[in-house]
Amino acid sequence: MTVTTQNEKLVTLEEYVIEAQAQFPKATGEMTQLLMDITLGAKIIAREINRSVLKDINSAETITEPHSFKRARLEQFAKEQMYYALNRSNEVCLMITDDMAEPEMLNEGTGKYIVVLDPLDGTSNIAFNGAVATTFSIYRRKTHPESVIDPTEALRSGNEQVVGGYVLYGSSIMLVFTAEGMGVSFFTLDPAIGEFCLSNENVSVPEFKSNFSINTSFYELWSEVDQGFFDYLTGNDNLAGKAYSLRYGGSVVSDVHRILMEGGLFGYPPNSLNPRGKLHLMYKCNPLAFIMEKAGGVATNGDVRLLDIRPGKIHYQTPVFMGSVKNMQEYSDFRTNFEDKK
Ligand code: P6P
Repeated sequence: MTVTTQNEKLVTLEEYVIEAQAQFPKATGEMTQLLMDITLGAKIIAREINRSVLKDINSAETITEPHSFKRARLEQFAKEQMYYALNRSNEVCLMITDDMAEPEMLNEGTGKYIVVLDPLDGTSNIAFNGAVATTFSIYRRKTHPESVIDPTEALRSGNEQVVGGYVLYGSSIMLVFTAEGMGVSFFTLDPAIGEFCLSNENVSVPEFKSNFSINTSFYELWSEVDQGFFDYLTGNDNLAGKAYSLRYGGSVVSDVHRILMEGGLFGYPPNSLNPRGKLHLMYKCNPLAFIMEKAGGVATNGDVRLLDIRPGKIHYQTPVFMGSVKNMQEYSDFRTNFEDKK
């Protein structure tokens, strides 16, 4: 009797990275273990976010704790889980997160890898069950792994990332990452088995979509060229011949993930409140830029590739524009023509 199983072959993250390890000489066993440790931290964070939401849903009062306290509690919890995860590997010598004044040494400053991460971005969305995310970049240190790391070694351009990724805690829990020599792969957490399972590989961003994701409430604070570009996008003299759709969720990872899936342009232009831009290069923009470029997209600060920028400090902020190659070319052409007409 032939038994046919309904289950398509599930490929877990561990199976996927072990197979990739065999193909890519630079993908070491320690790297695989580090990625598994990070994703374990993410699973624990996902459980806490879910508990936090359920507590509100099931609570007698409307809000069991003030939103600001919940945000702070979840952010601290997420940072602790990532700290434990990175310490477990014994291969991480330096950790940088969004709330650290200075890089933190792990493993007494010895180990092969430097990890830069935002343990939980977009927590202002928690109040209405919006998407939040963990972003991470892994760098291989240049100095001997048994020597004590000099924290300034962490100031690297995004070009030097060995792995860049994020975990998006949305309607499903999704891990997206890329690594040197690899494409972009999506893994969705199957809660029934507690594993991230391959859902998309070698993802490529569509060449064009008449979509943009920009917080237009800052319009009056933008430069003339960015105001002009917004007017152009919402007019009909653009690539689509009609006003583009605006989609902005206030969570950079969720907004960029949508662009990665359906195409378009994400932007956080500089404004008079944030003249150097708001988003942080090392732990928000670089993992996303690495993924966007590996998927065939483009990521700049309006002038140069984000991945080429060498930050002078760990909390370096930057203007951000990233997305489909034709949408980004449209922005670049607009800026060039705008300057020429002046
Ligand atoms: P604004 C979330 O706090 C965040 O860091 C990013 O995820 C998001 O893109 C940005 O800030 C939103 O900023 O000024 O549009 O509210």
